[in-house]
Amino acid sequence: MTGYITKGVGGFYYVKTETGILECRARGIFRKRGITPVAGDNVRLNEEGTALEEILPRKNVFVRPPVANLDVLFIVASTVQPVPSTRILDELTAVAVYKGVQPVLVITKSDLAAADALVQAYAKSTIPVVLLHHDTGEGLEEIRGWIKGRLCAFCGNSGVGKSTLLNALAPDLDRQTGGISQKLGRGRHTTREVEIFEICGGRIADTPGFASLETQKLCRIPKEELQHAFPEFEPYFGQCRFTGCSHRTEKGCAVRQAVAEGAITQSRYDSYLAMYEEARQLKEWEH
Ligand SMILES: Nc1nc2c(ncn2[C@@H]2O[C@H](COP(=O)(O)OP(=O)(O)OP(=O)(O)O)[C@@H](O)[C@H]2O)c(=O)[nH]1
Ligand SMILES: [Mg+2]
Ligand SMILES: [Zn+2]
Repeated sequence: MTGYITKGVGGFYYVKTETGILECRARGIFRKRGITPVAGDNVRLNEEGTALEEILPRKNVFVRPPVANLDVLFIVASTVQPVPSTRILDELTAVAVYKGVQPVLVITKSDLAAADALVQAYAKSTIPVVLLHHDTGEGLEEIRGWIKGRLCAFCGNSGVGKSTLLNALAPDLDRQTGGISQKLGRGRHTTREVEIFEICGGRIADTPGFASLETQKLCRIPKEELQHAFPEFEPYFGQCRFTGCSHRTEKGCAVRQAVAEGAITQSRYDSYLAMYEEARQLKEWEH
């Protein structure tokens, strides 16, 4: 019997099979091998349907949020409460691209503050941006289009409105949502675990949000690979004066030229430089 994990909590895994959702335990072998089953994993069960026997090969796996086999990662950002950080958003989009997953930026709370700056920051990135309108529901159809036939996940800071969005897409789910701490302007970590739902002809994972100022490592992208995680750099590869150009300080760099001309957005390029520096230091430190 096979199925996929919809949720893991307290040592139990909930597996959606042809006959419904079964509650299973993982065999000790996974722990011994250091493999953690996560939501989205395709699994084979024992005959009784009580234990995970095997995790089938993964297309991709994310540590944060812990989920596997994604087709689309919705990176949710609110205009305010909490205020967005392009650095964290760029890191999330880069990790998605690096893992072969389609990133889609979703902007919420455009009713509370102007979304222009955020929209502008990604206008030249080639990353699809969906602007949601809380009151009219504008943007929801576009999200539904992405979900259809795919396995998707929401990610983003606590309080940006991931569960609210899920409720707007599928009111029957009645997901718990939380207020914003007025003092801190942050979310309250309302969603506690990853859970996958079948809606809109596809599957979507609601996930716990990050803390506002957390700068945890989501994934280490090797510095040489980093340029490929910024899709708008692509047209300039091969045009730099030096082969193996890192697009930082080299003379005759076509990427830097594009930044100077405004064809690549400065904040995206700054994120590249910061991530490159981190990747470089990690390497040196590890050796
Ligand atoms: N005004 C306004 N409020 C919104 C919007 N989207 C979400 N909210 C509010 O923002 C608060 C947090 O929303 P949640 O959906 O719980 O946020 P979340 O991203 O699921 O947060 P975690 O589960 O903690 O990660 C709630 O009070 C929502 O009602 C929006 O577009 N406009
Ligand atoms: Mg939530
Ligand atoms: Zn260059």
